[in-house]
Amino acid sequence: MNEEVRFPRRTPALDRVLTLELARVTERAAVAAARFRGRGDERAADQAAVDAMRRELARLAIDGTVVIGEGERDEAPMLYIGEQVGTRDGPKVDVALDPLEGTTICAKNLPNALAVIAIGEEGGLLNAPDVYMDKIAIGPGYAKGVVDLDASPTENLHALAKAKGVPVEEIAVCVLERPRHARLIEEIRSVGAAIRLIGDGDVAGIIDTVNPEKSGIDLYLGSGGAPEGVLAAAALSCIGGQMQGRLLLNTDEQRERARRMGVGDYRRKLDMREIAQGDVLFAATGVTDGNLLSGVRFGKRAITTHSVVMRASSGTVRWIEAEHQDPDKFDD
Ligand code: VTB
Repeated sequence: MNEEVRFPRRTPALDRVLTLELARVTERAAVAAARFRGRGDERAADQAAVDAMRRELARLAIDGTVVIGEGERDEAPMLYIGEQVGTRDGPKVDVALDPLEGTTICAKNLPNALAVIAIGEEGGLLNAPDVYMDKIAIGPGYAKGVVDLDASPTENLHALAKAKGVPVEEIAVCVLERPRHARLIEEIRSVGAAIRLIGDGDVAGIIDTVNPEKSGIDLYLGSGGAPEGVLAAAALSCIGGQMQGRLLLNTDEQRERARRMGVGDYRRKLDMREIAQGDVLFAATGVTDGNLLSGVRFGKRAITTHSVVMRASSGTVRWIEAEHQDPDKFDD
């Protein structure tokens, strides 16, 4: 099986020191959000994560522009698209962030809520509007193009099973549980593959395809948020695997928004290399427990966080378990 998807590596352009610095940013956001786990208040959880992430980002030695954020300027007071972040004393970078990916998951204390950030070279990350994106993703180890967004789910399932060398019944697909996916779900089941239906959190769902032995997920299919698609593509660009996405712009207003954001031919199928170009750094910290990351633990003497940081130019993936002493002062 050839594997070009992770190699050749991308040219290093972002200081690798930033990789670990990014973990601080997501750790802070995750701890702030985790205090609201299971409290049924999505807004409060999100706001806490946004505040904490913004505070920590201000210390990062970058001259960053938020390209994927909390919303457009008139609707999001903080971490809005176009906001300048960092000390401004560093490289010019694009920043894609979601301080709390899975606000509902956090409010209900269900698996896989994450704090997430990615940085790319200036102009490297797709400036996706907050619309849906049709997505397909698989992990590393497969020849390029074994699955394709334009093939039917049936074709993709058979092709993937063949490439993996297993019967199609052993393929597991992650799909967001949404009425719009009813036909997709029916087709996957009729082919005989298994489905993990998730309520939210498709960034984790897509990253899960990278390690099927651990996650039990081989393939991600369906539409989810375009901003989440950019974050997932950033992760897969570092860790390996394949992903394609296509923006779903159904109204003139959405198309106009995309145009203003510089999206060219929006009907085009985008490869993850186009969604997240050049060197990319990615970090995520678990808010709630999940198969990707453990959630934040509040201990008597320390707060424990579990994060992953990745770097596209080297392909390095680091799993970081951090103990933060003096929990009371953590939010200072
Ligand atoms: C998905 C999901 C996210 O948005 O991307 C979803 O993974 C897409 O929107 O966690 P719908 O809920 O409208 O389907 C999130 O739920 C984040 O808001």
